[in-house]
Amino acid sequence: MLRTSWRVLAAGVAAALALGWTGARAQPDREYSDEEIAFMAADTDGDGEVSLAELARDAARGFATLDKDGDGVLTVEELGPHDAALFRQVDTNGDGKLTFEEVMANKVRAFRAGDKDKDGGLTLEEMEAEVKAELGGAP
Ligand SMILES: [Ca+2]
Ligand SMILES: [Ca+2]
Ligand SMILES: [Ca+2]
Repeated sequence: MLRTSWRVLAAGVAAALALGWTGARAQPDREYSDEEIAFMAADTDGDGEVSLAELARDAARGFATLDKDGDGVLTVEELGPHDAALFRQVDTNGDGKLTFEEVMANKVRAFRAGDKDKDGGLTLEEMEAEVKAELGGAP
């Protein structure tokens, strides 16, 4: 769970899975992928697209969930197991900690890259394609 949170946060396309968010997993009919769960959590108005505003709101929630001591930066300890290369990519000033600004800058970049039809929203398909492009589809 923590590993997934970190991956999705770092990939920037959707939020960290808020640890308290269980709506999608309560559905009994089938298993949802990490991306689907993150997408549904981020798409707060349920219109099937994640806007930049929804992404920012979701990022803030994910950041707050991971920032256990509430000091406004994420340390390696708070992130738990994570991908060091991704961390360096997000940590643009190289101080070994992630600020919300660094996380959001990475998300905005990924959002723009992922919004292939440039309509200002990410569909689940656009998001999955972007996650795959950034993470190489690694589990
Ligand atoms: Ca939406
Ligand atoms: Ca912290
Ligand atoms: Ca789009």
